[in-house]
Amino acid sequence: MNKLLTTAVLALGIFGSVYAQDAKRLLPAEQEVSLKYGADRLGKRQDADMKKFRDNRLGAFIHWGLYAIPGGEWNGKMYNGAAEWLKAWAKVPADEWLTLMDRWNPKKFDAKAWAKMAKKMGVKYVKITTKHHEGFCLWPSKYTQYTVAQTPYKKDILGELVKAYNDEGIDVHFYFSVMDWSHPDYRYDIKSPEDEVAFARFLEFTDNQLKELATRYPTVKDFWFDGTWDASIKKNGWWTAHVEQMLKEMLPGVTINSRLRADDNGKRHFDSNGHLMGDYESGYERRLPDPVKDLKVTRWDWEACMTVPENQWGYHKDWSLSYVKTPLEVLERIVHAVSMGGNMVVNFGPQPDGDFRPEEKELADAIGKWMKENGACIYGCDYAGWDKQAWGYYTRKEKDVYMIVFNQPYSGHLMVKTPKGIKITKAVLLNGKEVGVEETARNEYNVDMPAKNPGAPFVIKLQVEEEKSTTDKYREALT
Ligand code: H79
Repeated sequence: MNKLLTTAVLALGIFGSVYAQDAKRLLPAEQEVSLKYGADRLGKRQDADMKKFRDNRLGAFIHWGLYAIPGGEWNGKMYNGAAEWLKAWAKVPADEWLTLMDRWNPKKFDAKAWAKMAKKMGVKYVKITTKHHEGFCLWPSKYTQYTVAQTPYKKDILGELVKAYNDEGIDVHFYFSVMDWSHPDYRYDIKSPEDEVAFARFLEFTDNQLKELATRYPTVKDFWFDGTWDASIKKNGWWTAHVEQMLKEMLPGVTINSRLRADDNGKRHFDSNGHLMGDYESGYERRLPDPVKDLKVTRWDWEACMTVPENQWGYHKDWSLSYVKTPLEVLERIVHAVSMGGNMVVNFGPQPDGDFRPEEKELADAIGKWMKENGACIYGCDYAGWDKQAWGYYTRKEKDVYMIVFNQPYSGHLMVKTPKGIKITKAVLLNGKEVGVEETARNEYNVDMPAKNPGAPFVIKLQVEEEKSTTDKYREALT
């Protein structure tokens, strides 16, 4: 049997029946290729841990590492590229870069204060950089000398943070960069038998670090992998599948982002058959799907992450070099993501002294204030399935549909078009006050603005009912 035929027969025999049930498949079942390291599930995970991940909806990212110390400046020159990439922009050799460890002593670091700030902001989870590309570890890893333990500060920062966030009821997710500029065995590509041997050692080192993290911090809920785009990883798709399996065996229920994964053919995020690998899609970095054109994302779980300046994750001294978003813009991106069934993670880059810059404190406060009043339209909410209108976004939780109004039309009426078979029965503000709603045509309504202009994005909750079909009405009349 030739190879193609074997593949087709295998695909049909082993997977055909499963794939045949998948209404969303991109290829007819008989054309799917058989993969050893492709998606191991079709559709969204429906277990309690995934539901918690999804219902959390709003998270914070923390990018903290040695790069916070130079803050974008090297030898008197300011680089406006991402601060956590400064080593690359300024072409600093690894051994020189890692001497920054001698200056790692964040005197103002207070894990409890960080956790209080996150709680006040209304985030339900925090993603922490355990190790970024530079290789410096925020935990005392026994597999490398480049860790907090070897700095003047000495203490286990990651451990302090995990405890403090968990004590506030906030889930902790681990960011982990596979690419590691501090490790001599890291390879961008595999071009010789020597590369192969070195990279095999590197993968073993990475496995050890991941097992160490899972063992030391068993309350971690998620691993978010980064730095997985190089040819060396793409040629080792098996290893990405192995890591996912290993972590899931060690920590039942843990969630893993799609960015970790490559399949047998080096295809990333989505396998060669178009199926999502990992538990949620993680490609929306500093961008969001188009709310009208890209509704396909509502078919899988996804999480976006964003910076507050254009592209600074780690602390950069000079934000005047960048377009910095206002709290209002950040808020709109949070709502935008949830309205399309996604999560949003807002990034913070703490200062080298362990405090947050004033702009980030103000942002956290502003978002927290809004979330406290309006969180009902975010937490536990999902894509509503209603046509987007120019005034803003919809989200939905069971029978409640939320209108989140960012733009106030001149007419003073908010037009709502309901999907076929859905009727609006009532419209209320989140303080319980009713607002007028008038049916203007079949499946079209005008919803009134609140009497007093809120002057900020506000929320109207719509109660909806399935319209009874003519047959239903006839049946009811007979009984
Ligand atoms: O941690 C933050 C960033 O530092 C990291 N991900 C977020 C969460 C990130 N680094 N790079 N990128 C995201 C984008 C990737 C750019 C790349 Fe390239 C394009 C990598 C390889 C090709 C730019 C060009 C960097 C190296 C060559």
